[in-house]
Amino acid sequence: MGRAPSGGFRRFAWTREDHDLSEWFDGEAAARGLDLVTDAAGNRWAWWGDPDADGPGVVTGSHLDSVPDGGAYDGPLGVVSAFAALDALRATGFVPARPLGVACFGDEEGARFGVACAGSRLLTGALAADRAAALRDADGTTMGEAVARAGHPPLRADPAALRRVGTFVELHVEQGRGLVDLGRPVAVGTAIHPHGRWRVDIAGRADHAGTTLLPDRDDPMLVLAQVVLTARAAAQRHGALATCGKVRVEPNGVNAIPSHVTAWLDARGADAGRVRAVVAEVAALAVRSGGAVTEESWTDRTPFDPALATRLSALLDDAPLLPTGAGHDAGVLATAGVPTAMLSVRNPTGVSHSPAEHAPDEDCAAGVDALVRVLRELAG
Ligand code: HGY
Ligand code: MN
Ligand code: MN
Repeated sequence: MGRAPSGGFRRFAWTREDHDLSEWFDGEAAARGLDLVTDAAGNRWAWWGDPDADGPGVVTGSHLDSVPDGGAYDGPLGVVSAFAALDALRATGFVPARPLGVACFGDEEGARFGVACAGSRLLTGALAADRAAALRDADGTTMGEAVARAGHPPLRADPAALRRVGTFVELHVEQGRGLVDLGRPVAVGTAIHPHGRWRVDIAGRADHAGTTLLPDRDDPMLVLAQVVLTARAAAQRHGALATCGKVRVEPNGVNAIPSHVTAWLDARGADAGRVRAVVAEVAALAVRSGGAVTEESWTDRTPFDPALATRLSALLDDAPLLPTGAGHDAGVLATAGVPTAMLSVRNPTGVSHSPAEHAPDEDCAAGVDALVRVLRELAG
């Protein structure tokens, strides 16, 4: 679903593709006799057992939305593995001592409205409902309008849904190549590195590309070029990561000097201070040139429950304990105080957010086996 001409996937929140994926999820849950709940933030939960009566429960899952031209595994591997793990547990006659849930979080990538983990952040209250509703996509449609068109009530936090989660475990394809160098198929997550998104607005003066003399130009593309190069140089110097993967040029005409350029900076790294230093250098340059920088989201270093991580690593034959630079709904739940763990499945090239993203079937199967053992340990 949502296959793009690139061979990758384009599954944005509150679109037709998203609707089709939700129907798929609901069908898989119904086929297993699981109780389906959609929470007030638009996330979907499929329960084996009643978390309100016997909860809180043990939940596993991930997301189904994607970045533009994303890969097949980022998100879906965690949801599919969750269903497969429940099937494997049932096949052995396992009956959970605590309710077991499969979660599908909405709008994890923030590809359409710009805020990552929007579904889980709305759920926990980390993203205010009114701010979310007012977020606009490239066409100017607000999230509130898109949600209404999809037939869902206005999104808001859902403390009751959050209380049903006693422990959350997210299985996710590895985004980076730590495991291939360690020769292991599965790792246990220790933390998510600090990361954020900043919008850089650069005004120029629209004019004719073929007649305006160079000294008379106010061309924002020149500042954009400096922003991109400064971000990379500062990241190099500070031992961080940074890129501008999304740019909007107005009016975006070949023969028109732009009136305005907007760039989005994604900066991350193991040390929050270093990430902030990179952003500060980019912001100083942009502001010096008359531009403006707005922080759109920031996630500080998010440790997963260390006792739980150690326990799961031991359970999984001393699976490696690795941090990640990728943001996840698991990080949002951990920040909300839910005991949370992550399992990552080997990605031989480490490539992600690309049609080339891949995990070999045998490693995906190893991920399901690990998840079965974890769920048996936590819900048995
Ligand atoms: O951007 C991320 O780190 C995640 O894939 N949402
Ligand atoms: Mn992703
Ligand atoms: Mn993901």
